[in-house]
Amino acid sequence: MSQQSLDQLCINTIRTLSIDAVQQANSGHPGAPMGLAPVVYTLWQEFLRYDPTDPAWPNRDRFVLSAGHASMLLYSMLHLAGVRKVNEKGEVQKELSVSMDEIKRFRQLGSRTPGHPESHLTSGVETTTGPLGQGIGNSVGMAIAGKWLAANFNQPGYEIFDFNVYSVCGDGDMMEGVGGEAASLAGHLGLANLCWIYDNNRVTLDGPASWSFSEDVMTRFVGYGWNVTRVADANNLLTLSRAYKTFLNTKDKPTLIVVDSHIGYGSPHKQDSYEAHGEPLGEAEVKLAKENYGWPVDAKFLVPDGVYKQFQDGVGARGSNEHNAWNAKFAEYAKKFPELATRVPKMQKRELPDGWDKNLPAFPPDAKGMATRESSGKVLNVLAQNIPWLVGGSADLAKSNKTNLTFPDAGDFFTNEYQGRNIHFGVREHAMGAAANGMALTLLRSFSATFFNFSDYMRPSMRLAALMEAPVLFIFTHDSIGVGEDGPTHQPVEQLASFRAMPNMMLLRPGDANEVTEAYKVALQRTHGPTTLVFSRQAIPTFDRTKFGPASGVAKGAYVLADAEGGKPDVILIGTGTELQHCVAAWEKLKAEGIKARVVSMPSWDLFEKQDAAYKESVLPAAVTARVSIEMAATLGWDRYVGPKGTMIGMHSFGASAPLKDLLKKFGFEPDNVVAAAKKLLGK
Ligand SMILES: Cc1ncc(C[n+]2csc(CCOP(=O)(O)OP(=O)(O)O)c2C)c(N)n1
Ligand SMILES: [Mg+2]
Repeated sequence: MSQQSLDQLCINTIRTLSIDAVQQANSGHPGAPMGLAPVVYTLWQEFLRYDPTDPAWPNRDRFVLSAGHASMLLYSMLHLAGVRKVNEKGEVQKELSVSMDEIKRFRQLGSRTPGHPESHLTSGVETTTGPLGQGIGNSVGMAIAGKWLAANFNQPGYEIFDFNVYSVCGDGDMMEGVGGEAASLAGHLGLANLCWIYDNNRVTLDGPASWSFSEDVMTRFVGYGWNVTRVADANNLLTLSRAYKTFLNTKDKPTLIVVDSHIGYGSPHKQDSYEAHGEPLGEAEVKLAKENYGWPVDAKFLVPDGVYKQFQDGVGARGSNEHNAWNAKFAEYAKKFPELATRVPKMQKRELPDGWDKNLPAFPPDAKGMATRESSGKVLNVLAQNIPWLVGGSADLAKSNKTNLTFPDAGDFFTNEYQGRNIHFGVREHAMGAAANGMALTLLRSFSATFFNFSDYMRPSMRLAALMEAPVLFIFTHDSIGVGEDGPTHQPVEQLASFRAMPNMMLLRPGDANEVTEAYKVALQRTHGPTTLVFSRQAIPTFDRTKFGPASGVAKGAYVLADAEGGKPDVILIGTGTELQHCVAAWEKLKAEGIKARVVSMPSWDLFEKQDAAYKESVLPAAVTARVSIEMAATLGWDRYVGPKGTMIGMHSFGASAPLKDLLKKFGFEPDNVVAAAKKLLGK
């Protein structure tokens, strides 16, 4: 068979596998895989530096399917290229990541081929995509990581990191705001290792894209500072190759390849239509499509002879050669630069360097104390010195968030100066979240920062971080109505409850400086999920730990900070963050009146829920039903801890613009209010 017809055979195999899997599942999108098969085939076969026998090779090119609804395209590629499964320990298995059986189980319970690609489930899936715009956002983080790794690891003659990041996206990705933010950031940073392939098929789910989308995308990207090129026919492999070469030859900016394509339908007469799609073709149309491809119309899940071999000879052989050459180079590198070399496997396993927690500050008791954003900044700076690959930044609020890394040599991550640790994301919270995810998937420990209220602008990315088990640190400051004069537009109320409701998101709101240190320790040791750290703008006391329970209790989510004599309280006061001080002050007043109270500091519901029943009972004894919670946020959920007889002091509005002391008074965040609630519960 000629090379050309072999290529065509492979492309049609990708198409028909996708068609058959969608048909069998009776749900999913066959059209995009059909249209994009030649685009992705050419990329993988000729350009993608990828070794299917080791999908975890650190210097592999990254391929991100941002159009996650086209998941069968990716599963077909992983299957045909023979990509292996990697187990939880990072060891490559003999087993395929996506076997034919998995393709047949597309979208079924427990399969490795869910409706949209999930990176924690399927080896070779670089990131979890589906919510449009996120994948391209992640790809910017991966490209940032690539540039950072190159700048920090490469040595003359040793290009240890020089991978490229490719992302396939569609009209939806181009319409989503996060995509625009991410493109703007990538263009600004001149990320020449980044290539987006835009499937310009001029159709979305409801109908022609022209119903809702008519801007000049190419001009927009030129404006962002991208290199833009176009392929007029998605089926022309030569011009596709040429476009990829243009990307590889562009050394100063990211590249957008606009590929004019036709979404796949069954019958040929529909190929120029922009009909609604996004459903299985149906048996009749499946046959028409197969006929059109010159395929045996009744064959299902057919991989014709020669197809696997073609992939092995293409992406497989090239990837294996490149990987072997890299291994040899890396072995030499390890001899010359052992300290740097030992970092790589550690980073890959999400381990921390020895001594990662040395020199962490222990804050002395201080009645005036400091804002938790302040102690956060101090702790973060120590951690970043101990962990050389802790990299991140803020969305233009670093000075307020106190997340600037200020130690000598911390440096900035600027265009063409990619060595620094401080990334300036600009006012782009959503792209920051998506990029932080991409960085965390690409060897780094990443952090982001903004005001807590603007977590709303990042929530989709945070949700995906939790789903895909990416250990990102989401740092937030200005965590309540405590922001004062900025008013309700800046005062988060429902955000705490919402992140507590998010599976696998670990949220901590520490109640003094030493709890901040402990919260960071928890966050850094987390390898399979993100952590949301919530800090105050305003100062709070640093408790005297010789008098009160140790801050190490943070690791258990909730602990007894101050107790009634003999450990038998009549009432429990539960606080988090800046309200913990009110519990302590109330406890002292109650004590003076002979009322036996206990203060429970509860920085993390998520951690507390992981404790055993005996520990929970030791902190919140079932027998003590008089309980008061206080938190400057929505009370939703606190009834779980105060019980049916307890009292919740919280926020029931969006706050107000006023000096802090007036707000505290108006909304009742004062010790006397806690005292009154406790006494009322006790009938005193
Ligand atoms: C954030 C988000 N909104 C909506 C959807 C639902 N959705 C899935 S595919 C699709 C159409 C997107 O059009 P396009 O990117 O052009 O893909 P094509 O239909 O051409 O494959 C939509 C709206 C989604 N996946 N993510
Ligand atoms: Mg489209």
